Amino acid sequence: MWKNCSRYRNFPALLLALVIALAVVTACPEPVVTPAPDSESNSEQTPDSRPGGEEVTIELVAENNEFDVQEISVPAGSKVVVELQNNDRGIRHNFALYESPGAEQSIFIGEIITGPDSITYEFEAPDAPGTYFFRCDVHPATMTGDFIVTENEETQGES
Ligand SMILES: [Cu+2]
Repeated sequence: MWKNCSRYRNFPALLLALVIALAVVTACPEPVVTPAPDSESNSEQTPDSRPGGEEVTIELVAENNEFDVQEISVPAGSKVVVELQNNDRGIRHNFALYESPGAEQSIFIGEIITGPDSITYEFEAPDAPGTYFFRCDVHPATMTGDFIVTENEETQGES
């Protein structure tokens, strides 16, 4: 009944050889996947997002040598984005922020653009609440306004 067993006499040896072969294969170090350098992924992250530094976008239109708003209000220390739309063909305008109407000390001076054109300025609002001054540097007599920095909500409880 078992006379045919001799046919499989070498089976354990074959199995052993197979196991050894498998062990050798799996023992080979797998190729290590090195993560790409962070330089590329970093550029997609928001740079320097300060805690509590909220972002405020101001749309400002310059037309007929006037700003459409004469008062801008932002929280202290916020990131301010001013989108200036210059609708005056062939006329230069910009947005500039100063400590006071005397315009002796500048806080931010935006690039001058010739209309019709638009530009986006980004700067940080002063940390000290108060009334500052903005204007178009090309038309400092007529294109002016109050830039009001309000107390930041996160620092209100400290006083
Ligand atoms: Cu102007």
